[in-house]
Amino acid sequence: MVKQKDSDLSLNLKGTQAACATCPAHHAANLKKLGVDMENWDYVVALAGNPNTGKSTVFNALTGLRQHTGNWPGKTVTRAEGGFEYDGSRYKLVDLPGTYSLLATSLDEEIARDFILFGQPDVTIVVVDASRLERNLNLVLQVMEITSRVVICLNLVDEAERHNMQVDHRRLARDLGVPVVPTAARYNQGLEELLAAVNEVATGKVQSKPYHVKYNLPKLDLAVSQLVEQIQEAFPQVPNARWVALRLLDGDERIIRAVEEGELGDLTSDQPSLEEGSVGHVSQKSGFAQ
Ligand SMILES: Nc1nc2c(ncn2[C@@H]2O[C@H](COP(=O)(O)OP(=O)(O)OP(=O)(O)O)[C@@H](O)[C@H]2O)c(=O)[nH]1
Ligand SMILES: [Mg+2]
Repeated sequence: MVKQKDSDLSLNLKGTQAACATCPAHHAANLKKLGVDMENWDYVVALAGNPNTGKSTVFNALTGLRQHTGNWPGKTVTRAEGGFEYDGSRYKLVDLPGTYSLLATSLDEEIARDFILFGQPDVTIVVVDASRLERNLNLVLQVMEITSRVVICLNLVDEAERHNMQVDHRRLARDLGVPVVPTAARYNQGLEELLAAVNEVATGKVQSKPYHVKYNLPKLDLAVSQLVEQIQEAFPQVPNARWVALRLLDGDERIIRAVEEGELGDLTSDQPSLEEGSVGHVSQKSGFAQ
């Protein structure tokens, strides 16, 4: 097996970045790692993704904290939070447990799903493994049903290259309708570009139009559109009525409860409603109420 040198990697990655004044690399010095200082944050950013894709590696690189990382899946079983400052804005970054889906069939999935849905992060970064893209896209599509404020961190591009795989990240961004940034987080590659993309989505400079799966099942489409109408009437502030409708049709008890108890109606604030937390913060139930 040929081991790729870091210098090769940086050359390859640099090829994907335009060198100009608006280039995110230009703003590299703008990152200030704030550790556990999350006071007066302007934006909340969630890190979601399949297990073992490098979420905690990205988290540590941006916050300066040392959330545990390792090469086996399932290490992050609770939610960790840390801060950073970029381009004059303060961010709270939330490292979620790795999940293959957001159907809330396990505590991990529930923590991740509830945070993305009820925590209403300003941006959700989905960290995907460039060498196992197909498997990772399932979660991407699910997250994009819940929120349009998504940035894809196409991580482990060094691993992909080692296996002679090259992902056309521009094409992927076009097809998915959201920004895609190639990174090798372990080597600090691409993180400035990631921050610039997050900043653009957080500030509203970039408004994404995520791809939504079309099922082409007339009866389902009819049921969804009828439900969407009712959901929008009862909860006009809910940004993802279609996703809620699909979950209701699937009999998702958590979502049924959120509708029945009016919890969905609480999704009104511009800022996420989670409380201040700290690294190692353990979620017992919903992932945000402590
Ligand atoms: N080669 C390579 N390895 C990476 C990269 N990013 C992360 N890793 C390694 O991948 C392993 C998993 O990284 P983590 O950051 O713990 O992954 P995670 O997504 O937080 O994992 P869970 O919390 O279990 O979901 C670690 O050994 C990292 O050093 C990368 O870009 N390239
Ligand atoms: Mg982790």
